Amino acid sequence: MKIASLLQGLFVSAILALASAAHAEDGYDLWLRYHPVEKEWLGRYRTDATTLVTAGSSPTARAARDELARGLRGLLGRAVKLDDTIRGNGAVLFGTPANSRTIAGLNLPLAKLGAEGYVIRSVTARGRKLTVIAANGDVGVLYGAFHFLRLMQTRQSIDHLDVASVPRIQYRILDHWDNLDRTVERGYAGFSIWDWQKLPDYLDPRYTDYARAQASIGVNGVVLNNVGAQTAMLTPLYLKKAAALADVFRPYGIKVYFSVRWSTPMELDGLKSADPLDPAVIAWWKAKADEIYGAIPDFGGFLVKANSEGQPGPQDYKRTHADGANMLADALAPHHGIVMWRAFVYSQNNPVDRVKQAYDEFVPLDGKFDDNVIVQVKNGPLDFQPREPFSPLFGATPKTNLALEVQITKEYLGFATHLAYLGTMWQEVLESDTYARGPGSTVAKVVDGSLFANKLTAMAGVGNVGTDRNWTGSQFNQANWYAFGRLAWNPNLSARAIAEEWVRMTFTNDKAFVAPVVDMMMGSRETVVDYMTPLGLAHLMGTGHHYGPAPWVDNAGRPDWNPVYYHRADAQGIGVDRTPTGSNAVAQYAPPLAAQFTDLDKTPDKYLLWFHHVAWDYKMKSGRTLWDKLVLHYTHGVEDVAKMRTTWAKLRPYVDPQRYEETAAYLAIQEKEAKWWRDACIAYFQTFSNRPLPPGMAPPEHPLAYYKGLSFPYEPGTAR
Ligand code: GCV
Repeated sequence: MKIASLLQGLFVSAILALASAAHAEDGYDLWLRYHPVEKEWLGRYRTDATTLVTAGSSPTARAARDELARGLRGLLGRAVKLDDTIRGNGAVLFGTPANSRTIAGLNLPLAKLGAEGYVIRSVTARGRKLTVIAANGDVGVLYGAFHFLRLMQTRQSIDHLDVASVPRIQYRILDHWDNLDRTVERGYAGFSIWDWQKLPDYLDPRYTDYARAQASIGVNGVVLNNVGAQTAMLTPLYLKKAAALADVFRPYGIKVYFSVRWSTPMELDGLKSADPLDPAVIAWWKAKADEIYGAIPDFGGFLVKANSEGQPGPQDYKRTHADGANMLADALAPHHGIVMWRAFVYSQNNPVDRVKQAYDEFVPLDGKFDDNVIVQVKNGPLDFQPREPFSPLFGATPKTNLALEVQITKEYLGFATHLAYLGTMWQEVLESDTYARGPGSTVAKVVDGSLFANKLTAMAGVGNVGTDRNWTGSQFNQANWYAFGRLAWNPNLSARAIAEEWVRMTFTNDKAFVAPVVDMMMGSRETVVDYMTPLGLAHLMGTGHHYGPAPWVDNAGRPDWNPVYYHRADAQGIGVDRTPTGSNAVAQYAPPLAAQFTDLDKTPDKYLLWFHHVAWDYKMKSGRTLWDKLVLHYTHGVEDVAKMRTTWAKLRPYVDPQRYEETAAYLAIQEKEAKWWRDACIAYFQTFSNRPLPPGMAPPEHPLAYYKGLSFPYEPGTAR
């Protein structure tokens, strides 16, 4: 009897173990999990979405069908019927007017939706009630399919649908900073997912899942390699490999692009120069473009980092960025390719404030770039800091196509482990008013082309994807990939709405989970700003690897790589004077902003030390001194991480064990490192302020020498 019940017990626990293994989640499925909806929703959805009527037969139409089938099967928990004709009520019909007479007969408002927009409608056709997902092109149908699934994933009604959506930005591109040896510059999610050595013969199924994820958020371009480009990318060997990836991505509406190294003609083929006006150089790039398009007929174009951080470029031949960009653009134009020319330029030989240099360089070139060139500008004038004001280039070059470049990978916001939702940061940038054409001239309107009627529009994100099972180094980093795509599709979306969508799809729709997690995400970037670089400080990170605090570093290779260049702390105060009495960077902004930023009392606290060198005893709006306020920000930052941990701890019942534990452990790391940031910065800045900590504030745990003595020779993501 005893043995029988023991065996029975073992059997039951084996079953339970199997069941929980089946439900174990590691984040691989991203926001495309398609777990069964709750009973209540099953009742509302079941009859409405169980038959799929496919109109087209292209690879993209098949991708849409497969995704809908996979999604509906998962969400509704039963097989989905595939049909090619409408037989009853409740079917989902998807296609284009060209491949479906029913869709053509519905007179849907597709005229203004271009190739990528779509409509989703509840209609009655041929006497049957249907949901129709329709677009002018198959890729629009695919985007519509993802939208339809998202409605169900986030538990919205699909009863009376009347949705129309069109991307506001044409080129929505993920930039991989992946090297051909599979290391990833500023990558914290393992190695590059491109397994170059096995390409083109072995196609990792992960490439398809990657393409599905990208299409689900509307990303339509992928730069395969690092902007610090290797010339081998343009050899026949690698073109074949890239072509294989392009074949995988094509059905998902994704084009591939390459970063190119300016001096490639010299390094690959022994040309004497890379001068953009040299006929031999021009001919070389034309021939190379023809060769690339021979291998990849829908190749997207080139991304170029030139004359920046030691990269070669046209200025080596006393030519301008426009000369360089236009030469490449000419080579690509017959094939409809584009050049994305980065404005991230600064020179150690230029004594001018680094944050002014890109504007100085590019504003005089306004109107000189060819139509198929897009100048790609980082969100801030410095370098992807936790907070910067927007780059003054936005709004200053009306005759130039400008792309906004943001960094999804968290080079400066805590690598993989710190929880920092960047949707809020990008919304802050997009909503910033440039005043270029009077009030309301937001960065979003520059980027979507509506302010200056630009021909091409683009948004690029430096990706955070790697070989980690969870793709992005942490569960919550997935939200940044997601938010990038959603904002590139529509820069007017709210960061909160995006976060909520993501939480619902990635974890659960349970309100008890959604509300606190969305709140936690919404505050998380400000928390990082508080414990790293509050009040407009920037670039205090460890030199080179950018891990942890090192505001004391003053011996890096060039002045503008030193944290001391960015905070200028001394016995009087802290911060960089960028008003007319200092570098006058304020003058690069439109007059109302220049006036505001010049006035110490009118400068928002969040940009205070970015624009001003401020006395330690300066009375802040709150009535506290600057020094006290600085210490409070650092302290709040740490306290806020502790609160995030408490929030998360209460949510254990709603999350599968692996994702719960991973996040809990990362939050613990974040708290430890936030404290490290606080203590190291306070210990260091106190040597200048010479003031006591405000009452109740704990002193740094260790003396300054301890923090200065820490070293991290093998941090990930560093170019070595
Ligand atoms: C690819 C920052 C990063 C570099 C990066 C550079 C860029 O400086 O630290 O790793 O180089 O930006 O955007 O080109």
